[in-house]
Amino acid sequence: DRLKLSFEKRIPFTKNLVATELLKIMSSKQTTLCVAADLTNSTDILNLAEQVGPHICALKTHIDIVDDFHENLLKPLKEIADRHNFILFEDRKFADIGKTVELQYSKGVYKISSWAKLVTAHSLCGKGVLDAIKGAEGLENRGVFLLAELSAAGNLIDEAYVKKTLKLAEEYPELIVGLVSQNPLTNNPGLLQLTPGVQIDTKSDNLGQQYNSPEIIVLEKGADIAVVGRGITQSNQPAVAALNYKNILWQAYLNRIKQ
Ligand code: 5IU
Repeated sequence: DRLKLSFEKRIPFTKNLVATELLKIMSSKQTTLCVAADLTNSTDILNLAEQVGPHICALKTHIDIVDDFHENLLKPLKEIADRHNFILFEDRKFADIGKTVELQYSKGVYKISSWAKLVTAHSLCGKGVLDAIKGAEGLENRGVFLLAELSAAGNLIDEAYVKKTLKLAEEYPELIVGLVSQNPLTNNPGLLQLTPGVQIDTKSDNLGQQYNSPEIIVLEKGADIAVVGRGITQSNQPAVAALNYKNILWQAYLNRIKQ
C-alpha cells in the first residue's frame, strides 16, 4: 500500500529516474514541500528560490507569467536548484495535439525541455501529448505529472475521466512520475501523488481555488508532495513559512507511515 510505505521503500518501485531522484531528495532533506513560485519578476523568483531552497524538493514555475523573462534567468535558477538539491518543475499543463506539444515543450522563448526535469500534462488529449514529451529534444531525464483532478471549484473532471487518466498513466510507466490529484487514486507505490490547494488557515481565494490544510491532504487525501504557493510567497518571511509547512507536512507523513 503506497500510503503506508516510506519514500525510501518506494524507490525500487519507480520506473522513472526523476521520480527516483525526487524520492531520494524527499528522504534526505525530509521534505515533501513543493513551492509554487508564481511571481512575475525574475529577481523575485531567484530570491524566493534561494530562501526556500533548503526546505523544498521541487520548485514549481509558470514561466510564462514572468514579465521580464530572459533565458539568463535559467542559469542562476539551475545553479540554485543544484546547490540546494531541488528539482525545477514547469507547470505547463500541456493539452494539444502531439506535434504542437512537442514544439511548446522544446521550442519558443522558454525551451522548457532544456531546463525543467518535471512538467505537468493534461490527459484530455490522449497519448499524443505523452509521446511528444517522451520524444522531444531536451534533458535526458524527464518526468510528467499527469493531471487527474483539479483543486478549482466547478472543474469539469468527472469519475470516468479520472479512471481513464489512471489507465493512461499506467501505459507510460517510464515517463509518468505521478498524478496531480486531490484524492488518493492509486495504490501503486511507484507513482507519486502531487496535491495543490494547500494552505493553513485559508479555505479559498476569490477565483475558485480551494484549500485544505497540510495535515488533511497528507493524512486524508493521500498527498505525497504538497504544492504551496501563496501560503509561502505572500508571507513576510518566505523561508520561515516554508520551514513551517515543511515540518507540518513531514510530521503528517511520519504519522501516516507509522504502523
Ligand atoms: N495548481 C492548483 N490546482 C490544481 C493544479 C495546479 O492550484 O489543481 I493541476 C497550481 C496553480 C498554482 C499553484 O500555481 O498550484 C497553487 O498556488 P496557491 O497555493 O497560491 O493557490
